[in-house]
Amino acid sequence: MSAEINIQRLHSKEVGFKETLMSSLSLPMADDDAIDAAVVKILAQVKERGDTAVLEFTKQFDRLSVDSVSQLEISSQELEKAYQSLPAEQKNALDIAAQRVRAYHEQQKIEAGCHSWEYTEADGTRLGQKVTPLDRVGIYVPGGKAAYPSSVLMNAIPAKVAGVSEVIMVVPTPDGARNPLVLAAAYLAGVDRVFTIGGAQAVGALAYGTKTIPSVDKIVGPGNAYVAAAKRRVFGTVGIDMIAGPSEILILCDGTSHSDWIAMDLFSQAEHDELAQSILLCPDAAFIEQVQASINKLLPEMPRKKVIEASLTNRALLIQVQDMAEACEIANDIAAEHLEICATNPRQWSELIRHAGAIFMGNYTSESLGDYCAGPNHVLPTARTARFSSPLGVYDFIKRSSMIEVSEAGAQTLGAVASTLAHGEGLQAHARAAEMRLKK
Ligand code: HSO
Ligand code: ZN
Repeated sequence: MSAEINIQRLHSKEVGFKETLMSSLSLPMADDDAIDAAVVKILAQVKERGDTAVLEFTKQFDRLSVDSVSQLEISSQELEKAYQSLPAEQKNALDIAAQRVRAYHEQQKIEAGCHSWEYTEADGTRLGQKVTPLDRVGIYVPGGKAAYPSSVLMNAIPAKVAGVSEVIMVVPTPDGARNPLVLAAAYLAGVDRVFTIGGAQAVGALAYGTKTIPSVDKIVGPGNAYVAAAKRRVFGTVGIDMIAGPSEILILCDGTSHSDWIAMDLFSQAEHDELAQSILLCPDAAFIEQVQASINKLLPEMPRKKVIEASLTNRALLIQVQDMAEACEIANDIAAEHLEICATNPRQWSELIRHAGAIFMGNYTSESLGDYCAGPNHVLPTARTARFSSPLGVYDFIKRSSMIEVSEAGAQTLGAVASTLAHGEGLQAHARAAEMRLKK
């Protein structure tokens, strides 16, 4: 008999259920004043002393000692070599993933308002919106245990599909250890330049630019607390994507799935980190017991069982609900990053879902397929931000300019309106600029 893994159970009928649920979703605010203070200093140094500061911090934090920042750049030949040297199976898998992620984002570019448009009014006035890609984007890729080649694809491919001319990737390589899969993914995704720097100093270099590292217009990609604090600080000088919290999965199951599959899907999120959150909502009490039994049975086999167990006991919830309709209501309150609907008729339930980063429908759609190769982006809103934000996409790498071309006839009607409103605001120059164009 395997040992019982202790996971918090809730029932939606209990008094105070909503409050208990909501408090289990939020993490206590990390006390990061010390981190923020350190980051402010690093950013100021990089802004002031550029390459020299970057070299010093890279020596201090990554134990990498070189004479110039250009020695920290990985050439495009080296990137290609990393790709060509991969074992055939890995190369093939990465190829397929990249191709599918690209195809999805090409489609998104067509469908999701990423093109310029214009219309003409009866008097000849033309109005519209011009869409342009960002010129230069920086992608932060974490080093160490969370160095995910899949995330390189997910961040760089939509930028390239949007038409960004230059994608600059930074990735720390403590002690000089380079991850060949990360470099291969950078090659496949079409990343233009790669620097082996990380931390707040890399964010500062991308935001302000140094002699060697060009300044970018937006910085995307996940990172540790220092990187997150640095991204917050440079926001305004550059754009940023989002500040991602620990990963989450919410599974709605009608009891028709395999309990082992559900257990493994909960594990797949839990193995990311001790603070990741896995939640099951199910109306079938017997099935919840089966899932608990599957968890107890499967956990000892998992190489990352320590992380999984910590995450499950810290943050997981097995929740019994009255029915699937109630499960959907609760799912909207949770607004999870990943929502799996493991049910015989997933579409019936997905129609009731308003808030989720990504919705995985049906018993065959494990979140892990989406993490790697289904096509949609795996950079998703966490910590209930799916109530107001969206997956990373092509639209994050474009911007829009309003286009206005008023005809002579249009200036007569608009001129009178603008003049009246301008006088009302006490802005005479505005009024006269409009009036001067009126025919006497
Ligand atoms: N589930 C993670 C993405 C990821 N999974 C990368 C595996 N590698 C956050 O959406
Ligand atoms: Zn994952």
